[in-house]
Amino acid sequence: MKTAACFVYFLFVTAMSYTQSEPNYDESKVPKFRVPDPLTTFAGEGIGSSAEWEEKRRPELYAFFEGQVYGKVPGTLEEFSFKLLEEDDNAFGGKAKRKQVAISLKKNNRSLSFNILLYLPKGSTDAPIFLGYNFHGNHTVTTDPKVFITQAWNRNSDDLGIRDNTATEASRGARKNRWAIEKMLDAGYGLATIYYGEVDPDKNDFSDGLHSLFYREGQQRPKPNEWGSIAAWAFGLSRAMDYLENDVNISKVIVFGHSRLGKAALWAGATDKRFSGVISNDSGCGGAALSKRKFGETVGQINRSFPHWFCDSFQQYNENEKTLPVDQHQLLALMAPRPLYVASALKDEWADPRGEFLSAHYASPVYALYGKEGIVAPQMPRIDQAIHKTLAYHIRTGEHDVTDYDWENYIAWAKAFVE
Ligand code: GTR
Repeated sequence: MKTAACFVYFLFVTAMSYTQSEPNYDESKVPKFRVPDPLTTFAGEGIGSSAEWEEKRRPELYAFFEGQVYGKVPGTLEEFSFKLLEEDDNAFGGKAKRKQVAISLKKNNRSLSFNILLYLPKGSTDAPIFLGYNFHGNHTVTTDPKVFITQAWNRNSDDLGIRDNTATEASRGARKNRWAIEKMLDAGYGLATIYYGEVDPDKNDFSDGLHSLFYREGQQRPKPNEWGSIAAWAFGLSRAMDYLENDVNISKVIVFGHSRLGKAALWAGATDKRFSGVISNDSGCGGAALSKRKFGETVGQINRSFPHWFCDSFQQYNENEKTLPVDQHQLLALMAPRPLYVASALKDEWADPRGEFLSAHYASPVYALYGKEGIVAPQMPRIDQAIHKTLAYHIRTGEHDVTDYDWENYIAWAKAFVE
């Protein structure tokens, strides 16, 4: 190698080892940063009322997250339809009505279809519903033998017996521990769930999934400020909402998601005010956690590992969080005044539990504008001591997961706060 080339290579390797350094898990190494004020506009104007928030501040924050973080949806659908595939009035040992419905979307002569699995408490005509994506197929959330096995591309998993990117009977019920369906039904709540891979396969490939319906002639991937996968998943949740509004008599829909699907639930809550409540379970970086703390997963790290999740414009903040004019507490504030629950797990350091908590705390002044209570004290609550307010928070014992403890809290909070 010539000397100059050697030098450039050396610089490159040094830069790479710097940018891809080990994640920080040491609180004393969290950089000092200014938390962008949700109640001061980009032009420096103070916001003193919910009317000013809605008129001036919410729209500019929304526009930033839309154009620079998750990406814009480029247009509208031409056709939306749904078809009942199967139903049973005596599911779950007689506790529930089950429905499986195919939702079809069409644009530019291309179409996409995904299935929604619905359990409604038997006899109830307008039950509130939790709506959330699952990671490996509707058949994984329950052992119910009637639930269809997804045909869509699936991430291989030894634990779940998924090989060749195809789900089989082996994974039926494999994730039922994450979905306390019986507890929901007993409390008078329904569940609607969708396999997220049917809306957009979770891989860095924009040839398939929802994006491809919206391409103009010759286009092969979204433009830099157009939607990544999280925004596509959020869009799918809104289409599920369209279906629910049209077909079942619902009083309210609470959108829920874990981890990457918690990021999608938050963006869905921000983009679609029809959701009566929003739950972020361990959503971490690009979800509830503050980016500027750079604790656990960072913006650069997430954009390199999952280049398809956010819009390409978001990459300018890789290793450059300090120049971000917003942070994730302002995404949380976009839900106000609707009830929002942010939950963390003690051993989920990658998702930065403290960053998720502080985000809820810093979003709370926006809730206060509406006379709603959030996380007022800046100290984290004790482990397993949930704070139930309109903006709620808990940190529970254990790992990155969804547990019965989480669901018991979501149900109790929904009963008290989701009107
Ligand atoms: C991780 C990713 C996180 C989180 C998680 C998940 O690999 O770094 O941001 O989304 O996946 O979705 O399980």
